[in-house]
Amino acid sequence: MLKLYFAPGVCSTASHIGLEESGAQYDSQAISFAKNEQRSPEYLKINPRGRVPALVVDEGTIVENTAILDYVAAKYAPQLMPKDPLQRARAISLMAWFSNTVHPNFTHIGRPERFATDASVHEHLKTTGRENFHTNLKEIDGLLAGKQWILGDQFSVVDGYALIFYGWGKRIGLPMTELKNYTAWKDRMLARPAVKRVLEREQSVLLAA
Ligand SMILES: N[C@@H](CCC(=O)N[C@@H](CS)C(=O)NCC(=O)O)C(=O)O
Repeated sequence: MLKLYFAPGVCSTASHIGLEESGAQYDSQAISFAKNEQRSPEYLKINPRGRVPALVVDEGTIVENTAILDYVAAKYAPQLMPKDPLQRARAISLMAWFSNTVHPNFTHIGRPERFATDASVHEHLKTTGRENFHTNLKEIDGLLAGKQWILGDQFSVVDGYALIFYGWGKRIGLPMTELKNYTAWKDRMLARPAVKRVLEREQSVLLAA
């Protein structure tokens, strides 16, 4: 049996959507950041880094959205990742960029203390993080031009990952509707039953008007 540890509205939504879209049977447990459960002794046994998502499988635990999504597709739903080696490399490349650039830019806005101990530069880090994150969202908007899904005609686990950044942009008040391709694609995402189920379970900001 699979078990996903997640927190509502954070990056683990990507793995949550991937699992739901795969049709695999899984259990899930919400970790409350408000109660600091990600640092509880019980959870640190699951992921010693104190982060979500974590996916527990029969043979052990997988962390990092990119790895979880690739695993879920390979094991349960091959249609959710390209078969062609070059296209698969491009899918992984995009998820790596989400993880190593887009997500950390957003983290600068809410957690500047993670990047500088000198509090006098925190406001500057927040401003820079916001600008860089907005630039990343514009790039995603460009990537979606003329496409049904982020990799082309075929929906993939990468789409679920790209959706979380739209929600974060909305949450911090960026002018998301100016991003026409990203907004039209977001509406296509919300029309998918599996995506909607996850967003309802997580009470996502994406469902608010
Ligand atoms: N690169 C990792 C990022 C994991 C991560 O930073 N998760 C955040 C939520 S978006 C977390 O668990 N934060 C808990 C904390 O900072 O205490 C992934 O994609 O899985």
